[in-house]
Amino acid sequence: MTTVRIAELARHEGASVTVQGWVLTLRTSGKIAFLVLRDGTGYLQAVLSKKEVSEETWARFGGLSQEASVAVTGTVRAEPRAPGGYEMHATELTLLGASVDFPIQPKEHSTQFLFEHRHLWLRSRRQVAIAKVRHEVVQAIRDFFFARDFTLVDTPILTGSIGEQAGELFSTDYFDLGKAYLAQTGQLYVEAAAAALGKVYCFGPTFRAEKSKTRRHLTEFWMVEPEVAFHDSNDNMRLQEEFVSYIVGRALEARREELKELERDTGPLERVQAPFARISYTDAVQKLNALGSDMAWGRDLGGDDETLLAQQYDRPVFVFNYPKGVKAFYMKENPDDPRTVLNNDCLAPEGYGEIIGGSQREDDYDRLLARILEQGLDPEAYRWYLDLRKYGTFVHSGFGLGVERTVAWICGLPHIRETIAFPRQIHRLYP
Ligand code: NSS
Repeated sequence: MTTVRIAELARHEGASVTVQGWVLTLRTSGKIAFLVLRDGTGYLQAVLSKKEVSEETWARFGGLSQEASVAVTGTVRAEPRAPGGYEMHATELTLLGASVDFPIQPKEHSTQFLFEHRHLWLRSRRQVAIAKVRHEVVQAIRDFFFARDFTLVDTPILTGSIGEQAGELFSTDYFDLGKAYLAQTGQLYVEAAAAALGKVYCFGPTFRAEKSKTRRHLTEFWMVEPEVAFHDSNDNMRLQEEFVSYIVGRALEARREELKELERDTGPLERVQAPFARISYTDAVQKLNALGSDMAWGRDLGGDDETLLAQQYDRPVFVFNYPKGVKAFYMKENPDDPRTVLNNDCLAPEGYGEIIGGSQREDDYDRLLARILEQGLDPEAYRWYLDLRKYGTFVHSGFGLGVERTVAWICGLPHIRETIAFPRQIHRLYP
């Protein structure tokens, strides 16, 4: 007997095959029984007729419960009303693993309860749909850079230098060398790699010991960080708008079903096409003030400011050239206004806010050293990073896109914690 996945059933119409999976729902009218199965590739309704199956098989159906694992054998029939378009007329049923009192029932559970049972909650239709969208986004990211001839460079997770912000580091003892930090970014390392390979990116988990409990923050999240030699800040924004449009387009094209499952209104996503609007930080402050915000020049944009500003546009918007004081040490000073740096954030619409932070990098040795000292960082830890400005310094730019924030936006989720299988937050390390 051929064993097939639910997604492959179309190729077996009329044949008798076996499907292995888990019981989603059970229903019987006394003579006919319905069993909806899932196997990760799709959903299948199997129909058993008491008249047509053995007594043992009929009795076995009666003993099933939610999330038991089973093998069902039967004939595949086209059924336009069935999920996936096919149905199985079952002749045999085998219980593989019983499931007694599955904790997650088809009713409302508290968020706390669901996250406590995250290992089981992952099986729900909604969580499966989110996982598939995330998978598509990750593959789209890799395909985008592969097609454009970027070289993937894997950067270390254990690092000796602070990448973004001193206050938000996880540290661990590192043999005789003192403290090692969990990487907040791979950026400093891809800058070195850009001088070797021209166009590079890293893609991996990053860590922030941020005490923020917002719906946009995790302590462990995935970030993709391209870095391009001889790109200035404008080239950088051009790459970002192409990149974001590509990812969204890909999700729309390949994950319609999942977005429907999530009841995502895809209208706003269809509008995500380059070019995006661009507004300087200074103009953004004025605009926000005109809209009633008390935002003052010199402060970083808060979540509410980002939402308010992004609402003024029908697609993502770039805010560029922020005050030096609120941004990282490695950003290049703006020659036209030294109070600011050549950077940008990309804000997603519909209240999702910042999904990308990027900048042109300080390529002048003396200025960079001054910034490192100003911020109280140890220049010795950055000796290798300063070397890049000593041996053939070059204009270069890059950015980081947060995978979870991007997936939350594309899926239309209220909180980013559902976009990763096992989220890490300040108060959550289990499961
Ligand atoms: O801090 S960033 O704004 N920028 C960097 O780390 C640069 N080193 C990137 C670069 O130029 N190569 O973070 C970039 C993005 C940000 O826009 C968010 O989408 C995401 O990373 N991010 C986060 N996602 C989830 N949780 C937290 N805590 C978080 N912090 C940043």
